[in-house]
Amino acid sequence: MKNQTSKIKHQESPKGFTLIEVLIATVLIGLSIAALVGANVSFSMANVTGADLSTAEFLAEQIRELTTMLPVVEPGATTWTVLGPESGETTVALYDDVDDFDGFDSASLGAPISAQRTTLPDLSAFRQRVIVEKLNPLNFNEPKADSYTSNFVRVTVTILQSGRPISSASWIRARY
Ligand SMILES: [Ca+2]
Ligand SMILES: [Ca+2]
Repeated sequence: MKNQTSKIKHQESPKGFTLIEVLIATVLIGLSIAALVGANVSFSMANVTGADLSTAEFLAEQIRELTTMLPVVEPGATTWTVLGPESGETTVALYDDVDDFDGFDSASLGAPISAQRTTLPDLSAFRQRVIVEKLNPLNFNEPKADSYTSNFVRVTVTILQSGRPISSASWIRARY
């Protein structure tokens, strides 16, 4: 009789769910929802920052193109102890060497500039900021003072959107 009862109970159990089954189902549903939410968030974030990052890359590239054909140091200079524009080089149109761009900030022009040195008013929410610094020739990770003797500089362009840095690019130029 006892065996009979347990057999009946055993046969009834498939009609309902055991606690373990419910727990597993709950965890699985929870994981699915978390995955869906996570995918949604990263997608929309990538979507927004992707467009802005493309613009930022474009704007950094404009500075790179603009400075690629310029000598690193003022033509004819005998000493190289101060970076930045020489006296009389009051606007970006007059910059004739790479280090003139040290401290350049497109905010002073109201909009970022193109490789042709014209402003891009449509992109005025963005801003280019440039730093040129001398590097230790034995260790390019080590910036040095302007007065340091080195033939290497690093140009860093930081792109800001609404005042917030969103991207930066840097490259090294040699004075030869
Ligand atoms: Ca110059
Ligand atoms: Ca200069």
